[in-house]
Amino acid sequence: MVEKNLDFRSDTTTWPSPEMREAAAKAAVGDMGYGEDPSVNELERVAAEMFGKEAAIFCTSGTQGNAVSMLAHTDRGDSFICEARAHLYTIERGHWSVIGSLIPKPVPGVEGFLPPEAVRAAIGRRRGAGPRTSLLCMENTHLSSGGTPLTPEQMKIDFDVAKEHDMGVHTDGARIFNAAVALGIKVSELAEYSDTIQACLSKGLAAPVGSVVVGSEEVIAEAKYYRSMLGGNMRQAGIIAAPGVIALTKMVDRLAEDHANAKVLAEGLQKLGIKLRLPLKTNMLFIDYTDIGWKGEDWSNACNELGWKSRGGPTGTRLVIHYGMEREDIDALLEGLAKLV
Ligand code: TLP
Repeated sequence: MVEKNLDFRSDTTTWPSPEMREAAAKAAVGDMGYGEDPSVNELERVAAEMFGKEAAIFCTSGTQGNAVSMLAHTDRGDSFICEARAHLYTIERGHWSVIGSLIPKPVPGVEGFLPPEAVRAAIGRRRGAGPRTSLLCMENTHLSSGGTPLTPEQMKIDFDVAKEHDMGVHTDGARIFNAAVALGIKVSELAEYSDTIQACLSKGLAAPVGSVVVGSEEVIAEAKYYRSMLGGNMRQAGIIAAPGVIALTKMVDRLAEDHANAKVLAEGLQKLGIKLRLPLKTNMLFIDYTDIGWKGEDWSNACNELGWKSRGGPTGTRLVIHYGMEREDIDALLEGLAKLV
């Protein structure tokens, strides 16, 4: 039985499934610092295998996973390239600057994809003036363009440019499983064009805590060093890692349901005169209710009245579809909204 969780604000609001709660309660634990927590070890083994990489580490959050990955690829004073609206650049409190002394070179993308000529221009001349550019960061799915998946072909293009210049490549794959499911491919196919990938367990996959970083033994050993520095060397973390194993093994395929429900919702809202600001790609809608004369408060109140949580912005908002919302809930919401509009 899926517990209802009608909260549009984010897929970070997902609650663990009953199976995850049970796994947490029964998890075998040990001291992760000594490498002795069997559940953490299992999670890291499963993650590495799914992504087709040598190794993985369990991190406390997506932000920590991105931070330790970026630190693992760079030296102080280096610069990195990322998409201009990338989460790690705009939202993660500048860990790359404060902890890594890194210099950002943001490049505007096209639906999250960095045009290779723009990446080349941003790298500049490696010898001569300017800081060394040692890292390229991608984001898949790309949040600011509406949760757009990057294809393996797109990732390869930028990966190849980075490799021409001996750079590391990191992907913020907070929602990389949404990308894989939307593209109908294995996540390992996307992982091929990245040296490290951070994948969140606690978004659409519904685990309560954490993310994994995958990569080669060498880069993961380095990331592990920085995870320790950032306080991520948890102890009996099996309690939170065990639900993560279920997230990876049982919750990936069901993301297709979220994408289908998002589509039903998008079509229904458009019929009511509520527009989409960005094309729907995966599990997020960016809506605009100005055409029906609504303000943020009208939207939030309508949702509230119908049993949903949503934070209305002045002209529109983001709706994230996730575990805990089912087709019948979407249908009921649309019926209710039809009356209110
Ligand atoms: N995103 C959250 C908020 O921070 C905006 C959300 O509600 O979407 N990369 C991407 C692409 C993300 O969307 C997020 C979280 C993270 C990294 C960070 O993950 P956490 O919150 O686990 O540190």
